[in-house]
Amino acid sequence: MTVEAVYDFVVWRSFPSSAKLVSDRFDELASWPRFLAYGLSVKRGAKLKIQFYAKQENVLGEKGVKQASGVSRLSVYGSADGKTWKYLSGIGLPPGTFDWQLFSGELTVPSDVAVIRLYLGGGWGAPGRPGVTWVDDLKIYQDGALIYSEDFSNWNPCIGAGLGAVAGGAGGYLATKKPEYALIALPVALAGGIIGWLTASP
Ligand SMILES: [Ca+2]
Repeated sequence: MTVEAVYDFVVWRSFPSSAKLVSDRFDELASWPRFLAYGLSVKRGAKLKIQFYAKQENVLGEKGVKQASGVSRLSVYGSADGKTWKYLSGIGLPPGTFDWQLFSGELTVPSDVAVIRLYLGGGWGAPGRPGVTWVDDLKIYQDGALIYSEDFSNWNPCIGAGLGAVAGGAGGYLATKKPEYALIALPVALAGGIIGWLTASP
């Protein structure tokens, strides 16, 4: 059983990572562990446009039934005070498999809403054939002006590789005084990158 949300450092639209939601269950979708745009201030009556890119593999419909409404989705909630939230709108993805595509939705901010937050859920596949939804480059426009963007960037592997390279190179050189031993920076950088990858959590 796999139901998880992680950063993906191989499949993305913008470097170095994207959000990846995986589920091999008919009855459960993976959700991003934190709300996006949490508590973002919006203007009453303003037009919000929310857009993002998504890519998908083997996603079935709800309860395993293919349906046009989609189950991988971005949901928008609004609140007057940041305490009580109500569902405002959602952008559902079609089931199935497709490459990166732009999805967008619009809504008008109700008069009793001052802040919003977004919920991201995806996956919903079958045992042995997990459904995977990738999301990247999320943007929110208010009356045409960009007010929020989320690129799902996690720099852990890059930082690990950089630290590993410096430590490995300096260590190799200092221990031997031979410049060629500084090449140990390469495997150590790789190890640092892998550690960074494994420890990157949303
Ligand atoms: Ca990205």
